Amino acid sequence: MPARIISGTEIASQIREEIRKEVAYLKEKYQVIPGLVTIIVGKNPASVSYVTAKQKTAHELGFYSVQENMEENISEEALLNVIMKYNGDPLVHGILVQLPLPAHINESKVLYTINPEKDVDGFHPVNIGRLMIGDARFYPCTPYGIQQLLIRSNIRIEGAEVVVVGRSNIVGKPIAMMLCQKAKGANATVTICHTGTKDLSFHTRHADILIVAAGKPKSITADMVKDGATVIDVGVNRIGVTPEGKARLCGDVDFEGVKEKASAITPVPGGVGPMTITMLMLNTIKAAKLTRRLQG
Ligand code: L34
Repeated sequence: MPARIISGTEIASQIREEIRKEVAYLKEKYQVIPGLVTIIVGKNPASVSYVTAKQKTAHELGFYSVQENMEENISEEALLNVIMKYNGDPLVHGILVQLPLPAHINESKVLYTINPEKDVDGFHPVNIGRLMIGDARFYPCTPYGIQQLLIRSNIRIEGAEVVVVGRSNIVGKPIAMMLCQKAKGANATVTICHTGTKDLSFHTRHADILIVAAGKPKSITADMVKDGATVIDVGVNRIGVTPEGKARLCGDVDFEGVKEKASAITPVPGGVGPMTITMLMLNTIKAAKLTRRLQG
């Protein structure tokens, strides 16, 4: 039987409804409007598309949102100054610098400059450290979205064999760390595979939940997947253009083959991507409460 399709678009829109209520509550009870600034350096088409979607969503949800477009050749110092300006802006609760950054800018320095209380990406070392010890403040948006997709699709995480393919700081490492915590919606046995893994399919074939963030189109094929597994495809690869002139996208998983073997699978587009954007909104609300020292 072909797999159930886990629709990130649908689950994201449910969560957005919840967010709308929260925004109305914050406004009515505390006169607080969640504020988000997204900073982009250069014009990488994928980054432009993601940041535009983030701004559009923030706007639709009634946030105060600001978009900073910086030139590709902006100096590191000038970028740090922009971040520090927003660190001190009381209307802005969340600051996001879209990655990747141009090679002349030190990414760590940039991420370390963001006030950890406004770090809605959850990439500051303080927030990564807190995540690791089970006292998270902000979950990085993509991992947070993946966990919500699983929970809201009634996929049992507790006790599951989870295999993560990819060890990036944005996805692989944080999702592995989240799902192995002794907590609800976690408590899984987690294996992290990467480019140094000797026998990848040996590991992937044991996964009850296979999370693929490898950045390689269609690198996971049906023979690498256990019967009845849940497969989460984090890859967004641009593999050409459609006749309408839009980017043609494919995931890291060979969807057509794998859907015949898995019991549940996320599509690309419409899977993890929309969840990433939605979780950013949830983190911004959390940041608004945190910086205003509100309960809940
Ligand atoms: N700082 N940099 C920072 N934070 C992030 O959370 C990200 N990421 C990743 C890249 N750099 C970042 C994103 O926002 C990846 N990412 C992201 C966000 C949204 C989507 C994909 C990746 C998304 O919406 N994908 C749509 C298709 C969009 C399209 O047509 O291009 C989907 O349905 O998968």
